[in-house]
Amino acid sequence: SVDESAAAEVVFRSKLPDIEINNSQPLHAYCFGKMPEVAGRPCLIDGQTGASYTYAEVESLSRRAAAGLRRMGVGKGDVVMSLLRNCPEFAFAFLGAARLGAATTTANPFYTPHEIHRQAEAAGAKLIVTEACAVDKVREFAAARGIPVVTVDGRFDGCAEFVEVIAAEELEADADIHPDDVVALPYSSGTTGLPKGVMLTHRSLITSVAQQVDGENPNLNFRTDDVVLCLLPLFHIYSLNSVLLAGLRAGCAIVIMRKFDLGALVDLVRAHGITIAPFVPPIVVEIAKSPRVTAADLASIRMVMSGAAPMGKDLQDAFMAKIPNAVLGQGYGMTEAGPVLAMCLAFAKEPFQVKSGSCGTVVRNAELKIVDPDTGAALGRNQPGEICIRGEQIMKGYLNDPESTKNTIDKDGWLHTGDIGYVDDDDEIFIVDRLKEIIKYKGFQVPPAELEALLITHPEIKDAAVVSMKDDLTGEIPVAFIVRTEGSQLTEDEIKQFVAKEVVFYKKIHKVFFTDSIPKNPSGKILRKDLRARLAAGVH
Ligand code: 4UW
Repeated sequence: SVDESAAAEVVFRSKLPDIEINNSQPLHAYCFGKMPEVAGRPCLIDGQTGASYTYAEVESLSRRAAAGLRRMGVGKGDVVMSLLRNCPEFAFAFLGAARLGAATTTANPFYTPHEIHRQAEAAGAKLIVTEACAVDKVREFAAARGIPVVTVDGRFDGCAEFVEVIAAEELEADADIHPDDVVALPYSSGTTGLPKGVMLTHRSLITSVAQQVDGENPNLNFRTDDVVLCLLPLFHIYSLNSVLLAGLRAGCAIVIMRKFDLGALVDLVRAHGITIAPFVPPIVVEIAKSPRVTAADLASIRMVMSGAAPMGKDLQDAFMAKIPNAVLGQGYGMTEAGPVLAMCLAFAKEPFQVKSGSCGTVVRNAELKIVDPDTGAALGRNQPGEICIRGEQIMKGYLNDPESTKNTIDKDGWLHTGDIGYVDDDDEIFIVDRLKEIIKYKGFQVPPAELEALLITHPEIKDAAVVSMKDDLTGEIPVAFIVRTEGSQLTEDEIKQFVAKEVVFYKKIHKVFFTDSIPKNPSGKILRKDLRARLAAGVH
C-alpha cells in the first residue's frame, strides 16, 4: 500500500498490518517469551559435538553466565567483547551480559591482532570471551589493560574458563534495564569511513525480531517445530538477529555450525532434519554448482533465506531447482537498520507471490522511502533512489560519534542506507546500485577507508584508492588504484602481501592498478564512481 500524505512524501509500508510490539521489556525476556511452553524443547544444538540444550537449560545457563560475568566485574553499561566462532557459549555469554545491562560487541576471531585491538579499545571492552584460535591475539593486550579473558574451549595461562564462569549459582535478579540501553554493539563502516560501533538497544532488537517473526501472520514464519541452521557467523548481525534471536523468540531448535563445509552441511541437514537454512549468496552459489549436493540431501528444508549481498534472478532460479520443497527468498539488512529493512513475503505464514531477484518488502511497523540523492525528494514506484528507513528498530546511533550519526539518521528519523533501489508495483524492493563506499565480499564488509589508510603507510605508496570491481564468482572484489612514489618499482604482489599481513582474509586486495593520480573532488574526497567507471569500461 502507498500513502501519499500531505507532505507529498511517498512512504512505502508492508502489506502486512502493523502489530502491537511490547518493546519496553528486556531483550532476553522477550526472547524467552514462549516459556514455559517450550521449556523442554531443544533450543541449541552444537552441530560439532552433538551437545543439546533445552530452552529451560539455555535460560538457566544465561542466568549463570550473568552471575559469573558479574563476579568478574561486568556490570550495567559495560561492554563485553565476544570473539568467537559459532558455539553455544556465544549465546550464553550474549544473553548473560544482556541480563546485567551490559552490551556485547562482536568481532571476527580471524581478525588480525590490530583489528581486534582497535575494536576492543574503541568499544571500551571490559572482558573478552574467546577461544583457542584467537586467544593469543588478545592475551597480552588484555593483560596490559587488566581486562579478564575467558576461553570456551580449554585452559590457557592467565585466562578463565567459561565452564568456571557458568559454574556459579544463577543470577537471582536481572539488572534494571531501560529499553534504550545498548545490548549489542556490532561494528560497521556504514556509508563511509572506518568501522564504528552500532548501538542496538533492547528496544531496537525486540522491534526488529518482532517485525520478522511475530503477529498473526508473521512475515518470517518460524515455528516451534522448525530446526534452524546457524551457519552464518553470529558475530555478524544477520545471524545474531535473524537466526539466533528470531529462532529463540519463535521457539525453534537452532543447530550451530562452526565453519562452512559442504559435506558437513549436508550431514547436519540430514542428521537434524533442518527445515530453515539462512544463507548468503556465495553459499547459495556453491550449493547450486555442486554436483555432490542433490535435492534429496536438502529435502527437509522448507525455507532458504539469502541476504547481506545481492542475489540475482539467474542464481535464484538455478538454486530453486535444487530445493523443490523449499521457498527461496531474500532479506535485506544493514547493521545500522537494526538490521532488517525488508523480508521476502513468501516466507509469511500466509505467503504472497514474489519475484525472483527481489530483496523483499519493507517489514511491518516501519516506513520506507526512496529519495533522489541529489534533491532529497521522495520518489514514487519504479524510480531508483536512495533507500531510507524509519522505525523503532533502527540503531540509537554510532558509539561516541554524533557526527557520523547525524550524517546517517536525519532530523526526521530517517536512516539513509547508501543503497540505491526501487519499489515496484507489488511493493517489492530491488537493489540496483550502491551509493556508499563499502564493498561486500561474500557478505562481509570491506571498508575502503581502512585499506586506504593502511596502504598509504607504505613508504613507497604516495596515494591509494580502494573500490569494488564486479566479479562473476563472488559478485564483487576489492581492488586498489595505487600511485607509487617517484622511482619506486613496488609490484602488485608486494602490495597484496603488505595488505594481507594486516587484515582478515576477506579484506585482501585482489588486484592492483597503477595510476598517476587518484581522482578527487575539490574537497579531497576520492571520486570512487569515476574509478568504478574506469573498471567497468576496462580502462585502468
Ligand atoms: N541484496 C543486496 C540484499 C542485501 C544487500 C544486504 O553487513 P551489513 O551492515 O548488514 C547486512 C545484514 C544483512 C541481513 C540481516 C538480517 C537478515 O535477515 C538478512 O536477510 C535474510 C540480511 O548485510 O551490510 C549492509 C549492506 O549489505 C548490502 C546492502 O548494501 C546493505 O546496505 N545488502 N542485504 N539482500 N545487498
